Amino acid sequence: MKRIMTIQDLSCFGKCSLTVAHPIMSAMGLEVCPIPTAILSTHTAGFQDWTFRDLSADLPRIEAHWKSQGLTFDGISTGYLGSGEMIGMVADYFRAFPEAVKIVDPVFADNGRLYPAFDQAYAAGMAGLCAQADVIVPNLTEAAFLLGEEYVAGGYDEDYIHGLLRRLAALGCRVAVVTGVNYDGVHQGAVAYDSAADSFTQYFRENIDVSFHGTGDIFTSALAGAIVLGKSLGDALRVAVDYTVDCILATMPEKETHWYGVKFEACLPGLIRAVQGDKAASV
Ligand code: PXL
Repeated sequence: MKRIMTIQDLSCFGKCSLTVAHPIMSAMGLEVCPIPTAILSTHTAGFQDWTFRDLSADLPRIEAHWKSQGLTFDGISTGYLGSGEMIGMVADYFRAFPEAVKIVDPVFADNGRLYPAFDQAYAAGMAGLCAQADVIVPNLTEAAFLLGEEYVAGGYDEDYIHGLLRRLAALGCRVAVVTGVNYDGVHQGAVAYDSAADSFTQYFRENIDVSFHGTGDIFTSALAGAIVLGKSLGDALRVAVDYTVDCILATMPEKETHWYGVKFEACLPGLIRAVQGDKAASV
């Protein structure tokens, strides 16, 4: 069984970060070891007055204990971290577990804007962590902030996205994946660049003109799970995009009341079938 640690916050209400990463990757058949960086009453996108308890002081202690026990990991995936100091602690994990495939979702901005808790300095710190990752998974807003470029909301073409991916990989990671790409108004998907192979891969589905919180975390959880299971980049993109779209479609009937997150639980059987179907095909 492949073993992955996932380092991000625990937002008790709101279906994001650890409350989606853990069940999704468990369902995919991975042994999941969660490291909560903080506990919040809710996520910060759309709620007010949330509680926030910083647990970062425990990060070095957990790392030291795991090392003392000789634990090893096939993967490390990271999401919302909450402070520049935590980024440094996660970089320590990357050094302490060199055997793991490292997947970084920068999680600090969307729709052209930084999330409430973050500033430019955090984006710069995150660019440093991306340099130490194997795979990074920014949305288009985060990609622009990571590169210190202007955010381009739409009207871009394949040359722009491919150039963006090359510049992201040049931060120092092998693979850059950018999400939320929409060239024609009717399709949306993810495009990946593998700098070692100098090749691009993409997977698109129908564009659904709605915004739910947490879909980035769901996408990255499925992608990280698929990569650590050993899927090709193309298969991993397909599994992750299809699962994210399924979750959005399952939530559409309640889109007014369910804005805070998608009904990912209802779609886990389809994700399991997708992962197992691929496995059968490759044997
Ligand atoms: O889904 C990303 C995310 C995770 N965790 C917390 C957040 C957000 C986005 O706003 O606020 C606490």
